[in-house]
Amino acid sequence: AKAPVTVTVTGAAGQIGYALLFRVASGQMLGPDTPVRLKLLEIPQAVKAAEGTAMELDDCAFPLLDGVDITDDTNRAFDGTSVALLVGARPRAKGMERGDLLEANGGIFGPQGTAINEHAADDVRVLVVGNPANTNALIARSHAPDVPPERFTAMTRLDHNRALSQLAAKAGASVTDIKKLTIWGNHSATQYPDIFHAEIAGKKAADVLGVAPDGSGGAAADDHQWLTEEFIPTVAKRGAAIIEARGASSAASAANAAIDHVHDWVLGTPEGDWTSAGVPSDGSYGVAEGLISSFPVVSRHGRWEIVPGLEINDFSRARIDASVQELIDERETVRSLGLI
Ligand code: NAX
Repeated sequence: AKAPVTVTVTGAAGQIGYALLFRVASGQMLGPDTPVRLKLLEIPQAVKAAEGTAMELDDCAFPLLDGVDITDDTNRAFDGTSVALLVGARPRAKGMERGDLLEANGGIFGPQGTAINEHAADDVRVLVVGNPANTNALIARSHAPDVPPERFTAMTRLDHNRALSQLAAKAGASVTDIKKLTIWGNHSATQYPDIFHAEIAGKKAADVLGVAPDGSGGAAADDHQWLTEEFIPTVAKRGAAIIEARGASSAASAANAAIDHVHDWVLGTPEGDWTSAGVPSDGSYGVAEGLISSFPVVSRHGRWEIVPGLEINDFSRARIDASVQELIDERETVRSLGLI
């Protein structure tokens, strides 16, 4: 039998944690042959609730679950960890400025980066879910100089999956018919879901939907309007729509996306398709080097690779640039606060 893999989940007593832990423990993240040992990190007030979740994990009698350790000690939480799911974050309170939010999260993700640097396993992979995810990942990475930078990623897979589902519904297709969709930029309202390289059942999505290939309005004004006024904002504002409807933010779908992200990172993406993830920019597509920005990616041999050589039309260029500018601004803010 394989040796157990240590998986750390922060914010384990939160709503995403509750939707995530059972799926990790059942083998859906690392596959049906890999036992997992869970380490749950919470703040002291929430340790008891995490213990309750651990009791339920016991009660599932998952064959792959090798043990659960609950702690409020950051160093202990990352000891020997190979997969770190950083879910717990400081939410934006009423009246909080963006700088305050980044600073509060710097107080969480900086020390977690340090603990990962000092205590995690050599093969550690980090997925930041807690918002603002891209910049929190940047902060954690900057505190972990001994970990290869590409091991720090931010989650845009939920945005990717939302876009798949919206596009499938519009085209009357199945989600499995859709390939090569991309989320670019920040996991925020400026993110850009790009259909211009996407395929629906082997045909170019733009052709199927009657959108001009250069993104210009042109003759099919209605279809252009669908792109700019329905598809892009629906994907980008889906989180707010879920809060409005459910009275709570996305949890099961966010957990599902985290499972997908790590599953594909470790086990590979399918041939002939790609996915989206926030990964450190190597300067590709004009995205400033070092930013953790969402790109089209494949995973080969356990590493994310940015899909090279795509042509970017003017419509896409402007939207990618706007979202990347927001990431640059966030980086400037955390730099000026001394957080990176
Ligand atoms: P909850 O408020 O239900 O849970 C967060 C948990 O984190 C709480 O139990 C809290 O005690 C814990 N926590 C806070 N500070 C901590 C620390 N320093 N160390 C360990 N644990 C800590 O939030 P939930 O709905 O689970 O969402 C978690 C995060 O995911 C939020 O930041 C949220 O904005 C973000 N999301 C990110 C998404 C993405 O696509 N990247 C989508 C879903 C979600 O909005």
